[in-house]
Amino acid sequence: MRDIDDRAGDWLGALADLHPHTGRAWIIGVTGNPGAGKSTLTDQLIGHYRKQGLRVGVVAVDPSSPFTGGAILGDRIRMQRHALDAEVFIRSMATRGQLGGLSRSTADVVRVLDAWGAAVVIVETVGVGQDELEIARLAHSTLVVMAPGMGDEVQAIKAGILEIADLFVVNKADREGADATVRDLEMMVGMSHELFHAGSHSFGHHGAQLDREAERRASADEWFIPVLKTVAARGEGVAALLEAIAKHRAWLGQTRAGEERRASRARDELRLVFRDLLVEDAMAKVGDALESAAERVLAREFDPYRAARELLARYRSA
Ligand SMILES: Nc1nc2c(ncn2[C@@H]2O[C@H](COP(=O)(O)OP(=O)(O)OP(=O)(O)O)[C@@H](O)[C@H]2O)c(=O)[nH]1
Ligand SMILES: [Mg+2]
Repeated sequence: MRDIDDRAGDWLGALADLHPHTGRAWIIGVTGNPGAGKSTLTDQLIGHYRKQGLRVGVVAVDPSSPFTGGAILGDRIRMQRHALDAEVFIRSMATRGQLGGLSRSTADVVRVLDAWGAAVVIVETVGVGQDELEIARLAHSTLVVMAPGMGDEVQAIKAGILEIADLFVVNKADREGADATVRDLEMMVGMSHELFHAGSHSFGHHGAQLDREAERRASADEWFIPVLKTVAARGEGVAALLEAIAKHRAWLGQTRAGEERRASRARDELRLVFRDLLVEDAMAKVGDALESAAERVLAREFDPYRAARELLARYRSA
């Protein structure tokens, strides 16, 4: 793990060696606004999976506080009752801007936990920002956690979270407004469901028979995003959430949409790794030229586009 973490030694080789031992873990993304209760919920999920005798890995990604580590500490405390369990491995990630993106390092850690034999790997991310969306796309089942009365639904739409949600969780259901949040989300889910079917009706002009067939296939292939209520702090609703996750997993295993999901995960992951290797390679080859080009941009001799193109030319001829 250390080598892979530090990108030291033959870390790429180490990751490649792990590959045959990966692919068994179910990766659950837990994303949502700060304070929605993601860590508390994750702690509950760990507890339930441990009761089933499963080995669990957790990656808590918190790029927002690289210096204080405050929230990470919170995450640790929230999951502390599992800290001494040898079948649970909790890992925090708190660095952004390192060479090689956060999404990539997270993907690497997930692989290591998968190879370690975790049956479930839970990845907690705050649902804002490009890195987080990228990380969420690496999960098999993504839970978007919201707390009532915080306008989280509106935020979620803005942040593009809707597209990555496989399940909605309205946590803190002990608070006022939980039912209203559930209704809002259900309405949103219902609307996108109708849009989906409106899309499938474009087959219509081929005749009613084909139309019905398309509809049957579509509904078998479509995942209707459930909206679940939990009180993570008291463990309420967590068993139902586990069931819903299991259903999503079964659905992915049985449908063409599931196949597509697996294909796009593979593509996304490869793209991440390739992009990172390219950047590393380019940075190494360009070397100090980046700094001097930056100075010329600063002096307004060059615009950044021209400077970047020259760096690219230098890289290509290196
Ligand atoms: N009332 C109530 N409070 C809860 C519930 N679940 C969590 N909390 C509390 O909400 C606060 C935030 O919970 P966390 O689990 O740390 O939330 P988080 O989403 O992981 O937060 P960040 O990692 O900082 O983004 C804590 O004080 C929890 O005790 C719940 O179901 N009801
Ligand atoms: Mg947390």
